[in-house]
Amino acid sequence: MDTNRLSQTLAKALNQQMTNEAHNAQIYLAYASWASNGGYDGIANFLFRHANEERNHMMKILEYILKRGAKVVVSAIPAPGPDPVSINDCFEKVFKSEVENTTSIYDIVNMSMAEKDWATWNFMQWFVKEQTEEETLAMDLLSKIKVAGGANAKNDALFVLDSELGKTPDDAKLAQDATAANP
Ligand code: OFO
Repeated sequence: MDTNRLSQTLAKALNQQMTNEAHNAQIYLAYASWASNGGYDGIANFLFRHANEERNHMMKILEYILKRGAKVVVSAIPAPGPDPVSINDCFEKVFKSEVENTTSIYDIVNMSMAEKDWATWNFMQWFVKEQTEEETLAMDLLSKIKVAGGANAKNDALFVLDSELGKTPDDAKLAQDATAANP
């Protein structure tokens, strides 16, 4: 008896999404190593933690594919691309790759809606919220870097930013958490 509960289209898209998450993990890993080589240990620590988060996302999807009775296909992970040229460039690239990942998550949400596969639709809602958090976090960091001078940020401003980022929580505050008393 065939117990597979995922369509071929969705199984393919979810397998691709596993690779996308692994790709993002490699990006964070590469940028963390680049930051560490440059002496920015706080930023490196932040990026290493995010590399782990992306790996966890990959595992969530892998587990979901298996639990729905479909086949997991582990494929090659594309290289992360060139190192950033500055801290500003690093977080602009992080933001860009998060937005790209959000787009592919939304595509899977659309596909599951078109197929009325509500289990996958429901599973993907966790990722929709996670992407909102990660985009917000990257936007907040870019704003801080902008205040510090953006692409021309001086060493002392970057030093403060680096020490702050080592302690920055991994989750951003979302609009849905705001209240009138606590905007
Ligand atoms: Fe997997 O959360 Fe970012 O990309």
